[in-house]
Amino acid sequence: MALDHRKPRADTGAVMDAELLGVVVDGLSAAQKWLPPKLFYDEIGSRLFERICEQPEYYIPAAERWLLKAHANALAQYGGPACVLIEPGAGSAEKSLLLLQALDQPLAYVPVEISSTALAGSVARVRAAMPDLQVQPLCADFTRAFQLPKLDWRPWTRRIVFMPGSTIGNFAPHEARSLMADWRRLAGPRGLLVLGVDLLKPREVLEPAYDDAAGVTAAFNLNLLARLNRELQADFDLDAFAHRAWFNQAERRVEMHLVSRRAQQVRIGTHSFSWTRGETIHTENSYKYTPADFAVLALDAGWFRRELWVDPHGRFSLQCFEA
Ligand code: AVI
Repeated sequence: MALDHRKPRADTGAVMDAELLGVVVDGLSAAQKWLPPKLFYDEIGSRLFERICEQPEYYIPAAERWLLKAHANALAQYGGPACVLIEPGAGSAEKSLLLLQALDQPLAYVPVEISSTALAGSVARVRAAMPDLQVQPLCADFTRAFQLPKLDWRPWTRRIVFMPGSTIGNFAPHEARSLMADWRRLAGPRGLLVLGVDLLKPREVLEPAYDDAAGVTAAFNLNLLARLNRELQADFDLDAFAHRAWFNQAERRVEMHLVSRRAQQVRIGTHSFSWTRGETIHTENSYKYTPADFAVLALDAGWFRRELWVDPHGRFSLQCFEA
């Protein structure tokens, strides 16, 4: 079930709560308890994520900003005149502005975002910076099929699908392949795909990035339980769970979990779930790739890599693909 979970509570009502409850009950009933990472991004979680992006251990935003500034002009050459930029999961659109401002008179910007609040914010930010640009927001879950708005296409119009920030890494490789195949159809025969892809690296760098010294990532992870208390009247004791993040070498991913500090029971509505001491809820995977592995994955989805740019520390990459 796809879940419109990032809508603020005011937009949602009882149906939303029933959907949220369904997803949570499903995840907490599994042998390895889990919750989908999409649930992180309520209003408080979105603010905590912005603070994660300011932590010195979380190298991704700075590396990506550097890469975009260094290579936006080269991307603009690929895009050509009057291209359309489509951004699934647009969030605040900060990175898109770096690219949009380099493009040659882009025809339109299409942010696709499930949260109406985040979408309104990204639209306002882009309109303020580029008042002449046509912005065509789409409030939709980008993991489901969506239709592009009607635009005044020219024969040479190129569609660029842009997903910065390593969001692609939050999907299992087979899901990432299927998303990229969907975008191949969306972008059409002259399409471009521009992705921020985090690279495989030693656990000594990866683990602190997902467990910063200031405890912001811990608060972000625990906010998931606080959210269930707020929205589903659950009775999680937040002190009874601890944030843990580790690199799973075999799966090439950083995993985030909430570890039960003791044996306990938690009620969510009429449901009750129990934990043994040390048992976890798996809340997120963040896959890390070698450049070669990612090129193969993209090729399987119909994309040919044209550019691979790596930041000066060799940690993060910006990759450009052609259909
Ligand atoms: C949004 N996403 C790309 C982040 C990541 O790095 O996987 C989410 C995150 N989780 C903890 N820190 C950041």
